[in-house]
Amino acid sequence: MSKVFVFDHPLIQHKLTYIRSVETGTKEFRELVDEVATLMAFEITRDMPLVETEVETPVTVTKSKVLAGKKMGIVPILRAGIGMVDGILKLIPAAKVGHIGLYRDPQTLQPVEYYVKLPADVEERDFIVVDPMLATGGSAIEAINSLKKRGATSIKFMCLIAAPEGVELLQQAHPDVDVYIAALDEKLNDHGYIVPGLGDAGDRLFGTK
Ligand code: U5P
Repeated sequence: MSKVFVFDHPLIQHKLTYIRSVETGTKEFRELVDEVATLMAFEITRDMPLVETEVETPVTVTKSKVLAGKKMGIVPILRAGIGMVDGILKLIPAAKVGHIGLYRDPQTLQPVEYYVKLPADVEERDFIVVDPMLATGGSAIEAINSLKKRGATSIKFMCLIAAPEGVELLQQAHPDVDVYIAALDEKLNDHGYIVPGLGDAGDRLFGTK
């Protein structure tokens, strides 16, 4: 079974409170999501492999470590996932970015795939799939299906807020995919929204309704 990590660092909790607030406008919402994505990227990269190298300081030559250069891929689920990409790229600038477009059918709440564009070397990359919200879990499960179908073998899922229902379904569907969240909320409402949540992440990021 996959693991669930809750990144409840004080800075993340603080920023998340303002992200949730209905008083927060588009500009500030976008900036806060970007900042939290950077902080989460710092935590999620904790297990990145290192190799030893030699470095000459002004004082002496010493052994020190650098990243082993494992290839990374970030895959936002369109459209809300886009809001987290730049924040992650600040820490992992060499990562390639794939896109998976899914929309949720308002009647069935089922995700429908309409766009997929991934880096060519899918098999060699460690992927982080991102979406601010893990609600029913349908979108995340479908996006990860898409990635696996195209050869991905190493995948993590990262979101800001998750509902327990979504976490459970995602773990069942993809027991090899660890889940990284900033907050685990109470439940889903009848419209598939997370309660208390933050509303519609895409609309709040892009100022649409
Ligand atoms: N979503 C929200 N807010 C919610 C619940 C869902 O914005 O409270 C959107 C997210 O943008 C995400 C998708 O892309 O719905 C996830 O839904 P699901 O497939 O996990 O149900």
